[in-house]
Amino acid sequence: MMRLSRIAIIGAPLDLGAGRRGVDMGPSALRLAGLGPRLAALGYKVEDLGNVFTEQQESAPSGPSNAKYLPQIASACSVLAEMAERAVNDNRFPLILGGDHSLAIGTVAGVSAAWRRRGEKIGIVWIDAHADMNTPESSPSGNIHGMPLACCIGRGPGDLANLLGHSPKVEPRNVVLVGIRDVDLSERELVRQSGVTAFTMRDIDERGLREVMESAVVIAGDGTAGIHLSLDMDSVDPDEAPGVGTPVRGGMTYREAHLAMEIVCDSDRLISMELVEVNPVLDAANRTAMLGVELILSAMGKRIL
Ligand SMILES: [Mn+2]
Repeated sequence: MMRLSRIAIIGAPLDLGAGRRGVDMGPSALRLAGLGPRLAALGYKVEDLGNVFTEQQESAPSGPSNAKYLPQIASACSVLAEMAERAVNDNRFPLILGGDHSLAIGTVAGVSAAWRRRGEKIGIVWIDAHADMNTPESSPSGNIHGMPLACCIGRGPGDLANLLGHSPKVEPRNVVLVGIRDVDLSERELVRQSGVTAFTMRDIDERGLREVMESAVVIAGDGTAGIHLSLDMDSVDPDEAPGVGTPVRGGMTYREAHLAMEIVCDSDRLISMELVEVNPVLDAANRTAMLGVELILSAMGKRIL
């Protein structure tokens, strides 16, 4: 496919889906790390569309305890979905900055809707320490950032799963999880029964990142218009990425994370991307956002030589 020359950056400073505050500052931290100019230096025309509006936890009722802030998250995701859909329709590459991972429900709704209108479906590569496959019934916390992948394959709260009126957004056979290492007991069965492909950290240890990612792009790309990349910064080891919402030991190394992006880029199938869960409050001098920008650049074509 032809690589798009225009990028639409959309910030989603959402933290209503997360257990603790701070990821609402993620979009600012990524911009501060030079994202726009550095993408422009790669040759892209970059348009920053600003942020979608999100409520603050202090001023919004938390709502259902098994799906906290559901109405506010659905409302922010529906605005994001329309912006992402418009970007695809205008031949812009949608690049979404988070924010907690629940915003992916909006991105995937919008991108899949745009391709659906052209008679095509999309695949997803979801790189994460967690599986994000909980439902309100299974979730121990009720935090929606543990549910977005379930919503993308048509499970979870209808207000989210049916955003923009179609469900599922993606067929499970075109969804690949990479890097998981912390899955709730009740969630494991959901992952196994879902039909998505899951490559755990053990798979990366045993088979190597290259083999895992090459399989991932084949599976997500099979019969689809292309691949949406959802990168949760907690997939990277906390030694490299300490500023994330939910750190878990034993993640991808610095080089593995770059190689994962480079392999996605080389596939020439990338159609949209989001980078989520950067938490500047827990970070050290913005290094997680700076790494995030580096990883975006690798995914978008920056090369060593
Ligand atoms: Mn996640």
